[in-house]
Amino acid sequence: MPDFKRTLITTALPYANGPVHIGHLAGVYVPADIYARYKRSRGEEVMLVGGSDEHGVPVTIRARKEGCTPQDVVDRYHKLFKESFEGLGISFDIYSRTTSDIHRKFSSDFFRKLCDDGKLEEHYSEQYFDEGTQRFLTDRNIRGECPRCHAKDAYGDQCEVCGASLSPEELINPYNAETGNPLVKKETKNWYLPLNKYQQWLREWILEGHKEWRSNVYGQCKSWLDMDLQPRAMTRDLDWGVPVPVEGAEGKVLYVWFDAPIGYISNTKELCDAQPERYGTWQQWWQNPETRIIHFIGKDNIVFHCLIFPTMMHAHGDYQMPDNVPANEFLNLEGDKISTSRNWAVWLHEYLRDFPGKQDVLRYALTATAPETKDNDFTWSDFQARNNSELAAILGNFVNRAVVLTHKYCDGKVPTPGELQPIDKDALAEIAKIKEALENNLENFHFREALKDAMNIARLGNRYLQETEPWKVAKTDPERVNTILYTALQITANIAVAFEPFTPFAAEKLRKMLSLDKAPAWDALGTEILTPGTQLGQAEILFEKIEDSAIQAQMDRLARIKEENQKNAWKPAPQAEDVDFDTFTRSDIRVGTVLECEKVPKADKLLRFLIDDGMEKRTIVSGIAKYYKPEELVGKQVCFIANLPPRKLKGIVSQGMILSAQSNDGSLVVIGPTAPVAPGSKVS
Ligand code: B3M
Ligand code: ZN
Repeated sequence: MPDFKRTLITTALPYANGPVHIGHLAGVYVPADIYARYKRSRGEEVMLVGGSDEHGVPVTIRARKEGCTPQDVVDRYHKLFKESFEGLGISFDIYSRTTSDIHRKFSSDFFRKLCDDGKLEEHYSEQYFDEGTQRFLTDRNIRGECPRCHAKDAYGDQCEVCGASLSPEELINPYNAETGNPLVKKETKNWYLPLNKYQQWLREWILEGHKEWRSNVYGQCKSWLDMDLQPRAMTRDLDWGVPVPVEGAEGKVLYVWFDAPIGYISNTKELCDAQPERYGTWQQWWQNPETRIIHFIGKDNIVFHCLIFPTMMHAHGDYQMPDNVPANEFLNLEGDKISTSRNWAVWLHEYLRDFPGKQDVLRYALTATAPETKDNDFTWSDFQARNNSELAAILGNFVNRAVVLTHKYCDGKVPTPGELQPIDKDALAEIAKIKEALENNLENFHFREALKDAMNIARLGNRYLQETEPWKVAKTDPERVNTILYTALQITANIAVAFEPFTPFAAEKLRKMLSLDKAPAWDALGTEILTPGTQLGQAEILFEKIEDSAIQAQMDRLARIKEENQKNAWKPAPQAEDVDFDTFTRSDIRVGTVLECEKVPKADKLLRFLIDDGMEKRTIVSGIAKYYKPEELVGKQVCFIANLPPRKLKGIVSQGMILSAQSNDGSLVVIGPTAPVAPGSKVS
């Protein structure tokens, strides 16, 4: 491994359109902060970079819903993020934002250089366009008649009446959701990053060069790299974002996933420009091979951080690649997937409000159940148990006993020890051993294991007091008590060092108790840190017990949310208006056998079928690609409506509609006969 002089740690920039929850914390911010604090305490040069991701369509949708500007939305969330991260002790060197002038200029220049160097390709595609407003539309802003239930105002991605999942192409008479204007197809030019040209380079860099990456990360990269990568559009026809800085790109902005990761660089620049004496130049952090770059992210961001952003930097030239991307899996809450729209989450700002002074408990509980290798579950009862039977009963209890006993037997001063006995020496020697394991786990991003190591120091302390029993020895051998408490206090000081990355608030409180005005360096672990004669502060409780009532209140909140969600949950659609029998029989529904089935290129929802309908072969296009592999359906019999007027979808004339049922999760199941019948049989 090359020798690195400094470490740059980035954390995924949260979208500024909704608050941060425990899933984000466990996946990204807590582990990144542990790592940064650990590196700092080793005396290494470190920068922890964060910021808000303020562009993208979701921000504009929220703004519209709330009747305010996108800037209002991001201002609000940026403030909330910054305050709540600070509240939890995430020790960012900088937490900035992607609407800053520095960022807009930096990402614009980055794009410009790629363009000037011929690294981007221009491609044309057809998009829906509103001639009234002269704007292109995103899927969510397009409405029209549902091709299934014929509701008049289905969305471009879904019909809320029948629940069908749709693509804008399928809507009949599409119109602009905001203006009501009818839409036309119009050709538009966008700039693409030709990932295909970098595939070989990516394969070598990751698949050959980084076999040590977490298997989930390596595996995801491999499955992408085993397919043919396609050019990706890096610009969008939108008006919220960084304007595309080239001629002919009026009304276009940089794709949010183009500008957001550049935010890591521009935020570094912002910090370096403000404090050059302390941080040097931004180039030193991003372009110097002596800097190690680590991206902390969730698993849904792997492709952007491992393939797209590195390709952007490689195409630009000069940049260093990330050395590791320790992406985490997801954290669930009480057995259910965390969901912002269903309010199924524990929000950081609410936690800080409901559990003041208990930042460390959340940090600890999230680290202890960190979804490092698989999805994991956060439960309030586990949270309570982590606090009451680990933090309070083991760590807090030991520290408290050591300090209280010192006040009792040694006037609250670190005693001068007599000769250390084997049991005393062994205790310190064991910490030195734990240090090794702890370091190894931290260096390799195994934070759960590392936390167990740290906790073992507190366990060792309890065991030590249990075995040496200073309260008994006090009656007969005060000098021995001095030695025992000297050793016990050294263990508490070691705890202050080992826990600083995990529970920095408690570590600070503990340092105060021990009259350590500076945090000892990491390498003090396993050594005697406190000087005899030092006057200790008062014994303070590091971790109060968390009462059942506090946990119950949280459980009640979740129960209310669940009830609310169930009320709004899926119900079968109300029965439609009566039709006369004649009308019904005019629909010609038949059974056909699937001869061929394949994906429609450039349409992720569509499958093209060739059906034997008993008379001829007919082509039908159906929006079920998300739910079936084409080969699964070949040879199956399906029901279809035969007498619909032909419709053109993605350039293919579809002669009919395949019947499918939609279940409550939105997925579609194709309907067919329960026993083979002759193709062309009528259904009635
Ligand atoms: N905002 C997605 C997310 O919050 C995105 C991350 C950007 S990191 C450059 O999951
Ligand atoms: Zn519908």
